[in-house]
Order: sequence, then C-alpha cells, then structure tokens
Amino acid sequence: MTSIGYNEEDDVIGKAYDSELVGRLLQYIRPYSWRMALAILLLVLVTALTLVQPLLVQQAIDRDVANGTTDDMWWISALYLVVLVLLFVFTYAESLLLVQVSQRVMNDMRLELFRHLQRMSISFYDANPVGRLVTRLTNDIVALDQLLTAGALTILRDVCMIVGVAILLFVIDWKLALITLAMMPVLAFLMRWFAIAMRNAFRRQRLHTARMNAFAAEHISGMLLIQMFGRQKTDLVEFDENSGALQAANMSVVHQFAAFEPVVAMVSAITTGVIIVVGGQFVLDTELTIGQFVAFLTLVGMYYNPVREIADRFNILQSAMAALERIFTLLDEPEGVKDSAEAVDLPEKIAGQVDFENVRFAYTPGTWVLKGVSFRIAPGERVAFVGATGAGKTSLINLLLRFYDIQEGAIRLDGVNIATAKQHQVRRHIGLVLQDPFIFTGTIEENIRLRDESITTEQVRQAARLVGADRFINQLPDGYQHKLVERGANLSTGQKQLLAFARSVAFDPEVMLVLDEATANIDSETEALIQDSLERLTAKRTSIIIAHRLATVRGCDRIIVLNHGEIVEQGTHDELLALRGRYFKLWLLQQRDVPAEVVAPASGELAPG
Ligand code: DCP
Ligand code: MG
Repeated sequence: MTSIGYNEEDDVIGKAYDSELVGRLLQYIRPYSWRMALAILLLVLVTALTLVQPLLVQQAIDRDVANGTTDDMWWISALYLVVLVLLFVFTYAESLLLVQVSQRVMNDMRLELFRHLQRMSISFYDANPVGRLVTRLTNDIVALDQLLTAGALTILRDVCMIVGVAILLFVIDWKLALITLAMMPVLAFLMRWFAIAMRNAFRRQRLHTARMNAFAAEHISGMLLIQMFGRQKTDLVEFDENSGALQAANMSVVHQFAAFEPVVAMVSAITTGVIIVVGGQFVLDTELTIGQFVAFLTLVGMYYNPVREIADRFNILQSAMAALERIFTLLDEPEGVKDSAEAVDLPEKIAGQVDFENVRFAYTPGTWVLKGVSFRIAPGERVAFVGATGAGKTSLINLLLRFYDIQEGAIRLDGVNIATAKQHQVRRHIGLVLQDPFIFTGTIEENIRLRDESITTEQVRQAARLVGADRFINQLPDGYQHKLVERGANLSTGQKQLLAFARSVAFDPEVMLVLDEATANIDSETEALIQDSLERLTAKRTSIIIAHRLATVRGCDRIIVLNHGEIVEQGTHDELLALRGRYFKLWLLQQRDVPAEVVAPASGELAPG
C-alpha cells in the first residue's frame, strides 16, 4: 500500500546518462570552465604519473637488481620521490578545484531554485507538499555534488587509466598485451550482466527510501491525529512494511556487490595467472626482462581497479540523473503572476481607492468563480464581503493581491490597473490579516517588522500599542525581544492574531484586508479585545473585511453580499435587513443562539438549516 503523501512522480528513472540533462548542467558549469579545464588537465597528469611508477620500478630492477648493482638506484629513487610529490600536489589541487566548482554550481542552483520558488503562484503550493520542495533544495542538490566530484570526473579518470594502461601494456610486450585484452569480452559480458541487475537493485533501493521517508514525514507531522484516533498500531504495521521493503532492497544491492567483486577478482586472478605462465616463459626465453615482467603485472592490477568500481559509479550517475531531472522539472514549472516588461510604478503613497470592473475569473478554465463582479471602494471606506462558503470571497482577496491574474475585466488601485503595475508595489500598499497568522522563528519585534529595516523600533511599538498587543508583550519577561518558536507554538491563538495585526499596522498600508474568521475560536474577552483592535486597525483606512459572523461586519460602511461569484445585494446592515433578501436569511440563521425577541419577525418561507 502506498501512503497518501507519496508521489509516484518522485519515482526514479533508471537512466545513467541523459545528454539533454547533462547539456543543461553544463550551462551551470560554464562560468567555472577554466577551473574545470584545469581540473581535467591535472587529472590526466595524475593518471600519467600513476602509470610512471611501475615503469620506474622496472628500470630499478633491470638496471640494478638484475645486475646486482646499485649504480642507478639513487636517481631512480629521486625520480620516484619527485613523482610522489607531484602526485600529492596535483591530486590535492585537482580535488580542490573540483570541489570549488561543484560547491559553486550547487550554490548557484540552490539560489536559482529558491528564487524560482519565491515566484511560484500560491496555487503551486497547494499542489506541492513542502517536504518535496525542500528535498529538491537539499538532497537532490547533494546528488549533483556527487555527480561532479565522485561521478563524472572519476569515470573520466577510470577511462584515462584503462586506456593508459592498455597503451603501456602494448609498449612493453604486444603479445602479452593481446592475451590480457583477450579477457576483455568476458569482462564486458559480466559487467553488462551485473549492470542491469544492479540498476534494478539500486532503483528499488531509492524507491523504497523515498517511500519510507514520505510515509515517516507525513505520519510524524500528523502525530496528533494518529494519537487522537489511536492509529499507532496500523501506522506501525505500515511503517514496518516500508522499512522491511527498504531492508530487502538494501540486501539485494549488497548481494549484487558481494557477487560482483569476487567475480572480477577471479577474472583478474586468471588473467594474472596466464600472464605469469606465459610471461615467465618469455623471461626465460629472454624476450622479456624481469623488470618488464614485474611492471606488466602491476599494470594489469591497475587495470582491474576501475572495473571493480564501475558499479558504484553507475549508481551515482543514475541517482544524479534522477535528481537533475527533478530539479529541472521544478525549474521548468511556470512561475506565477509575472510583471510585464512595461509594468508601471505606483506612487509612494496612494489614496486607497479600489475598483473591480466586471471581473471574471476562473482557477480552472471554464469554471467561473467570479462572474462579472463590479464595485468601487472609496478611500477610507470600510466594506465587508459576506456570502455562503464557496461564494468567492477569498478568491476576491487573492485577486486584489494579484496572486492570480484575472481573465476579463480590470482591478484598479487608485485608478491604476494592477495587472499593469509592479506586483511588489501593489502588495506594499495592501495589508493582509490572515485567518491563521503565520509566525516565524525569531523575536516578537522581528515578527512584527519582518526584517524590514525601514521600520523603526518605535514604529514597531506604536503598531503594537495601536492594536493592543502591547499588553501581553509587556508582560513577557523579555518583552519585544521574546523569542518565538516555529509557527508561534508558544503563543495563544489570540496573541498570534494580535501580533499579526501589529505586523499589518507597522507596514502602514493604505488598503487593509482582513480575513476575520479566526476570532471564532477564542474566548469572549479576547474576542472583544480583537474586535476592538480590528476597529482601530481598519479605522481611517480603506478596508475589506471578510467575515462569516455577521456580528463582526455590522459596523461596516457597506456590506456586499456575494453568491456563486456574483454580487446579489449591497448596502448597510440596516438597509440589507430591510431588503429581506439573502443577507436577511444569513442573519436569521446566525440568530439561533440569540433570544427570540431580538430576531426580527421571521418570514414564514424560511426553513431552518
Ligand atoms: N477554488 C478553486 N481553486 C482554488 C481556490 C478555490 O477552484 N485554489 C474554488 C472553490 C470554490 C470557489 O473557487 O468553489 C470559491 O472559493 P473561495 O475560497 O473564494 O470561497 P469563499 O472564500 O467564499 O469560501 P469560504 O467562506 O468557505 O472561505
Ligand atoms: Mg474563504
């Protein structure tokens, strides 16, 4: 069984090389190309120096050991030492360069991803769980690092090594070299066979890791519900299944490895055996010197090393390709609302007039959520929107903030069509008080000014005073410097609400949007306090208030009733009651808890519920 939060699309593809993906990756490497080129040059030098070592040993044996002298020993040893020192320096420089390139590429990519995420529309976040996006920024980027530092260049090094060794083998003795290479088809066949088996094993391993992580993440964050409904046992069983599958997948990888290594070792041993027999005969026939013989054997050993590691490289390449693909898919995801090139500037200060002109809007083409909505809100006017659930109230707010673009009509702020204005400037003039106020990790003061340096400490305090948040803040031992934890878990709902109010006021927007549905679940004393803060927050400011409880909106200058995306009534509370229309019905429904005599004489056609 797959868990709910698990995304099939995160399943890994099996390709170890995809030229399109690699081509795109190269674009990121390009700025560091001279470093990369230098690293590759060093890599070739390192390979060459490695190959020189057995040749030096050969010289030592043939010149001195075979003749029982030590005449040439000193310069051979000195040369060997030089080779070792150079190897050290080159290897060090090469790793350093490579890590530099890789870290910079990673950093560039992370930044680009994050910037991209910042521009994604809010609907994108409805569809993509946070965990998955964070994985792109962390794990997938690390897979790239692996590709650059441990994957691609190491494969290049291996190839250099194999080619270099092969050439040297032929230079030393072409007949022996041919015998060695005769084993190649056997090896190639074995490698192919194992590569396929391992690819599947690795794929299962990654698949089950992803599944288990997704399950764990979802069920840990939902622990409250799990414990509430006593689902621990079923959860544990499912987790056990996931974990067991991962164990099996890991074991199958180990099995393949365990079999592959000895098989390669065996082929290598057989080759060595044949070379000892044939090469030994060559030495006796004086066709080959002892030094050449020893060098040849050492080189054959070097030849098999890269082969042995090929499976590991293969796995790294595979997961890196999968990660690359996921990163690029995310980067290709169209960004949300974008500023056009000729976007105009809004003035520093505006009066705060809001116009909706025949606005038609749909989230999915065809299903109209707003069907031709027109209204004007004068500067300083306080207007409430009410209507049944799904009427389009929240959508209206989203549109005014330009989280989505509308299909027809125009939305104007002080007469400027917001679709033609710079997005961030539109939002700067609009304050938003959310139903569920978001609190960041940091102090109270940081949470009010949101790291905007242009807001002074005094302004922060003023804002808190205005909305009445200063009362609870001053009671805290460290006041405005009080540290809040993630999501404000160490504050009550009411306190979070007041803090959010203060935040909105500190930014001093000309238009204030209030999604006032949170007041529903706090005690009546706090509710009165919040109600009072709301009044002050919206006083002398163009305000749009969305409320379910009509008591909150009674005092507004105007109330607009939405129904199925259309304005059906508007007026003051009293005018609307007198209309005896939809607002009156809503009002009646909310009066159930109120003594009967308060309720206006009921109209007979109203069925309860
Ligand atoms: N809708 C959608 N896609 C979204 C958000 C909403 O298709 N991302 C649909 C669901 C509703 C319609 O749009 O049918 C209006 O949704 P609103 O959130 O605007 O409705 P309200 O805010 O009026 O409803 P509520 O009072 O429940 O908050
Ligand atoms: Mg809503």
